[in-house]
Amino acid sequence: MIYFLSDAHLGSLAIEKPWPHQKKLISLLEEMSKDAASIYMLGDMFDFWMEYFMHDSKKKLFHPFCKEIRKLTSKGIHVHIFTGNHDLWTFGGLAELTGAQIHYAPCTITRYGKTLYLAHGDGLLPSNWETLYPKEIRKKIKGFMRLREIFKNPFLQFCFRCLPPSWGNKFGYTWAKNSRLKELAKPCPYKGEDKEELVLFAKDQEQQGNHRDYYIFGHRHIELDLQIASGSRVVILGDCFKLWTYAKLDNKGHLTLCNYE
Ligand SMILES: [Mn+2]
Repeated sequence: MIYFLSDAHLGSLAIEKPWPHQKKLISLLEEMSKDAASIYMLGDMFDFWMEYFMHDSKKKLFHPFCKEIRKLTSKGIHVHIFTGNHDLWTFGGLAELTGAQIHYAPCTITRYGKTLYLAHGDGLLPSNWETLYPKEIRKKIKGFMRLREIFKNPFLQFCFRCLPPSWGNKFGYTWAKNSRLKELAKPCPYKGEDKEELVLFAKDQEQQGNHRDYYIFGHRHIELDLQIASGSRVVILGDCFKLWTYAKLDNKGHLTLCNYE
């Protein structure tokens, strides 16, 4: 079995009981480990993850989760961690701690006879997005893309890593909390097949001849399983703090969305 999960947002200041949250995530992994060949974590497992040059005492909060991953990788389960837009600042530390393989970009894999496109999902747009969306939304997208460039800029990353962790964390966790609270106050539900960026992105890929059987994304904190062409589906995973959803691919190539209670 291959499992997919995303968006646990561990450490979020907007999650009232952090330890029960982390514990539930660990038991989900334990459950998966019974028959998992691989586990793919598709981004934003942490609400904020930054590897500083100085020792960061806050990291020990996540040691139970990281130790659990280490347990799985030691058992021979392949664990893949994709960076999201909240936890992209890993420079080898997380891999060392967990034994997981870190992915900084989307990737296409073939398993059990199916091709799968895997990504967190932030920044993915159909190629015609500039003509597709009205001005308002285009402005929003451009703002988000600029922010992404700042986040990914190696010089700025270097500067941030030089900060004392307590300063950087204060900034990072507060920023992430605000975005979480904004989302809780005003959730952004599924926008529909003709507007949801990730669905349009996948359809565009199909039209361009890059066929995949499954497109699996996180990021949106909604659950979606949608057929977009014959033999092609888009699955958006939901999350692991509110919906507690994940997906599994069995050895016959069937993909199912599941709920963890
Ligand atoms: Mn995200």
